[in-house]
Amino acid sequence: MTMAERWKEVRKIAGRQGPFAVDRDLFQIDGLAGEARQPIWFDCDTGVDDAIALLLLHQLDRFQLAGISTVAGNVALEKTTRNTLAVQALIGSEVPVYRGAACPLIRDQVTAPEVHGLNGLGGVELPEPALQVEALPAWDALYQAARKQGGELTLIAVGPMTNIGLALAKYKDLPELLKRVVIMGGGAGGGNTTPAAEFNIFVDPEAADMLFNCGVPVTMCGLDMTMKAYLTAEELDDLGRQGSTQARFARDCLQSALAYSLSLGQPGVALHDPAAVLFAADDSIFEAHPAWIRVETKGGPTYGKTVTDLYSDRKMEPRRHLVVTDIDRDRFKARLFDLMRRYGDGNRGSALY
Ligand SMILES: [Ca+2]
Repeated sequence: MTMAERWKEVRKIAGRQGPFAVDRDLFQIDGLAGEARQPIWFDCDTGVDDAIALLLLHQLDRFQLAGISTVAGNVALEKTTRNTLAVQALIGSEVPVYRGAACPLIRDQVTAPEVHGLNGLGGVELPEPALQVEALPAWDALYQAARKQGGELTLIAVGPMTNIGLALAKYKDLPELLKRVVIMGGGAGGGNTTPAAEFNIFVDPEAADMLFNCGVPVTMCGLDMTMKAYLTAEELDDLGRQGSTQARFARDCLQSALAYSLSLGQPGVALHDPAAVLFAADDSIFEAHPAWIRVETKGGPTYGKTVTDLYSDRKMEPRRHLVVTDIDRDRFKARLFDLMRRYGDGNRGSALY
């Protein structure tokens, strides 16, 4: 079954109730079973969970990563770009990295050092990367990649949507060139930056609303699902014991976010961005529902909220988006550990960290 066929199937079964069954784990299957590699664009604000998402992307054989763009978010643009390059160096990846927007479309910049540390990597210091950022701005590079892929490009966006908003403003035909968009952001329920708003949407609500309103189907991997995609302190230690440089880095950079999450009474550290990447790779361990989605941009207590009709009358039009509501955490954890194990057992670890 192709990804497109499986995608349709998810939409068909989206109204199901009760627990969902997975009869096989695609990550256990060697190779791609004849499927072409999906071209992917990754937009991020690295960021501790963005960093883990980059580690997973590198190991997902079903993806062909066309480019990575950076945006201001968890920390300032200079740091998100530097962190992205440093993590790419840690992986040994040479996928080009493009610098994006340094601030939201019309709002003042908001960052999240309480979660990601002052440097954005939880205080972990990676060496200065030899990799250089590309000269082309992110929005132009994204558009060129979308044209080159002829309608097959999947955009995964796990930071504020500013780069996407700028690309949509500049290139009218971009929506028809994107196959689909998977974002980490928002939530049909509550928020994390405010009671109503999730961080990525709160930072640039106008840009997010442009995306939801541009005509492209958007899958919203929001807090409804990603708060269930967590690792406990013990599980994070287990991950580090895999021994590779990359696994130890993952364990260490998540420690400050873990401490913050535990202080709020949560069971572990939510891996928001990795969950969105794994959804894009294989949605069989997730539950998703069609919905109408827009963003509240006018101010007041609900500023930055992603408003959906998922829990109301389901009568808004168009209902082209998907809200991901659930994840099988055990299988999520198994896939995460399996992908991370591909970095080896430490004997081949890089001297970079
Ligand atoms: Ca992020």
